[in-house]
Amino acid sequence: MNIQEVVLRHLKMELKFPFTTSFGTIQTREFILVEVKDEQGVSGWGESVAFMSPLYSEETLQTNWHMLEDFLIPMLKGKEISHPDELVELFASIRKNNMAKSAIEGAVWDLYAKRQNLPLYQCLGGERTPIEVGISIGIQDSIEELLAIVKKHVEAGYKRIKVKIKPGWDVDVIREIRRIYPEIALMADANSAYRLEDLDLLKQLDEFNLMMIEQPLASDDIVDHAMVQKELKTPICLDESIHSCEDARKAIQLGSCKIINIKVGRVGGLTESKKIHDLCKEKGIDVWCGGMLEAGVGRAHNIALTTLSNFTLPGDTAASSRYWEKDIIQPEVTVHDGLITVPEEAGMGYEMDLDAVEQFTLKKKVY
Ligand code: OSB
Ligand code: MG
Repeated sequence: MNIQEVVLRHLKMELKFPFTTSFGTIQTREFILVEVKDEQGVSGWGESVAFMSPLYSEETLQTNWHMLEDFLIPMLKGKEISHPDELVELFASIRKNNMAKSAIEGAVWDLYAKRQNLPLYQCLGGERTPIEVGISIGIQDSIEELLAIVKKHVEAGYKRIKVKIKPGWDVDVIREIRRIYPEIALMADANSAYRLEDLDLLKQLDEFNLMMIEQPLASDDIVDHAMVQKELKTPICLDESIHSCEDARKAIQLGSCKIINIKVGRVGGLTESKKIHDLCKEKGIDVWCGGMLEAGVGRAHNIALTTLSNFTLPGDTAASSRYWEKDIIQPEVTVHDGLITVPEEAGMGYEMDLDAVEQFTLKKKVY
């Protein structure tokens, strides 16, 4: 493969509902779509998961655009590539900026799979199909509203319910959900809202038989998490703190977590995701695929990744219609009884809806 042209598009899509976490609320989703074209005119697609503000991580749409335009695209264009894994080495001199790297790497993976005439999941070595998915529910104005949303998704068959927590919206909320649903697979995601001093409060969550508590402490911490994990019965899952396979190795060695949420963008791409998956499998650490309120392209990549054998826990990849009136892929991602059928078509397995892409594009630049 030889990438001759790259197209960056800045898209803007309205979520059906405001999504609130301990770090803020997202209602309008703006993101970069990357299209790479090779010497045969075949296109591959990738999506940056960076948000407009640096609240989840330090990256933003604008920093990703800058990294792609000024560094990553010039490094990639015109290079002979025989496998997407080679991009890790190609971009190795650029520190971090994982979401920017992942966006263009994802496009090359899609292109590679199309050129192989194989579904992306098979190129990644995946085998679990269909995949099991859960739902991530944001912080609501009242417990009643939250319970209504939980009810809807339990009835729809989602395989586990995740609720966002923050100080003041935690123990009472979880207790109430458990009172009504004693048996459901339930977990909580704090998005770094607590500190070591909150240990007693975190311990109170132990009585609710949660599958895990996700990222209770600081977004760059693995040391305090190890101390807290020793005190908790509930498994800790790390999200924000893991940016690479090296981070995962250290966290596992320290005992900072028992589960890892792999997000393709956060770790710099599918190749690094696979590496983390393989390490976790060897170490007996369960993994699942996180979500970043993706549009169809990011969603398709998440689905392909989730087919790898150690994705033993349901991920956050819900149906397109949960987020969007209209997605940018065809068909949209659908969920039945908490399962997604993995497409067998070549590449990411979904067609681009170019009219929808056009409709949501604010800015486009060809390189
Ligand atoms: O921490 O997993 C997270 C959304 C935005 C930023 C961070 C997170 C999330 C989610 C939603 O939990 C997952 C999804 O439905 O895409
Ligand atoms: Mg999370």
